[in-house]
Amino acid sequence: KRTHFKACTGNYANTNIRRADVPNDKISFTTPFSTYQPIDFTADFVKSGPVWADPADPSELKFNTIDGSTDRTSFLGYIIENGFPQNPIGRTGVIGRGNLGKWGPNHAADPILTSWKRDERGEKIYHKISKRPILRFVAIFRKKDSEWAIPGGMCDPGENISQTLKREFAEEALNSNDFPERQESVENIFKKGIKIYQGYVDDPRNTDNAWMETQAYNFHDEIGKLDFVKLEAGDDAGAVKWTDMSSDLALYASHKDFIEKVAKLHDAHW
Ligand code: RP5
Ligand code: MG
Ligand code: MG
Repeated sequence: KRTHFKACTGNYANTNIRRADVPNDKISFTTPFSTYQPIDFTADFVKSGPVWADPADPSELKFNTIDGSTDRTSFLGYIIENGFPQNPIGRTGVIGRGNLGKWGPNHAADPILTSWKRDERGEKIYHKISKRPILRFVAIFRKKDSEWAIPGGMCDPGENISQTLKREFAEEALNSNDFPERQESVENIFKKGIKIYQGYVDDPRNTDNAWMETQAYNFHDEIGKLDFVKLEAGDDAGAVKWTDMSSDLALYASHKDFIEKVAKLHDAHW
């Protein structure tokens, strides 16, 4: 059965707020846990009511459906408990929205751009031990979390998934906020994507009432034309680089799982 780890251990994402203890066998809400005392936390920048955030009181919201321009459907489905949406994976030690804007699912998209690692003559490079070719993907450094990650981001209201995938990649890995014309350099590669994953993300910002869900797509460049695209970190990314795929990687949230799926899909080294 699927569960979570980063979403229920340690401090809440980039804060000193200690999550209430959630033992492994008490993660599921179907398991009674009478002494459970989650911390109530919603960040001030969420409470102050930016455009992307829901109202503090969720009672007027329509859950498990498209609510105006906000997609409140879930890849898992969820129940409303005492007026609040309940994390479908289980307890996190925190109630409220934490750093997340939406009650219930917060939808994101993760674009995984890949190309083979090649030598000066353009030949694929094979891993010495596994004998498999080494696949690379574009990773960004998340300034807020000090962790490497896929250049993904939140779906804007009314946006379709392919728009989010492209926009977030352009903002974080091409710095399209400063150079909008750079979006064109990857337009072709974004035409043919393969869905790698859809569902819950084990994100350190998740709470009992707000959580991340994503759709991850792989955009693979077999012939190496992507290698000439100028990468430049933008928005909340502090750095960007082509990164070799291997099981040694440490990545934000569930991103390592997505990358592993892509490596296996292409029979690459892992
Ligand atoms: C993760 O958070 C998703 O997989 C996606 O990569 C990311 C979206 O949040 P921001 O990058 O906008 O913070 O759960
Ligand atoms: Mg972004
Ligand atoms: Mg992002």
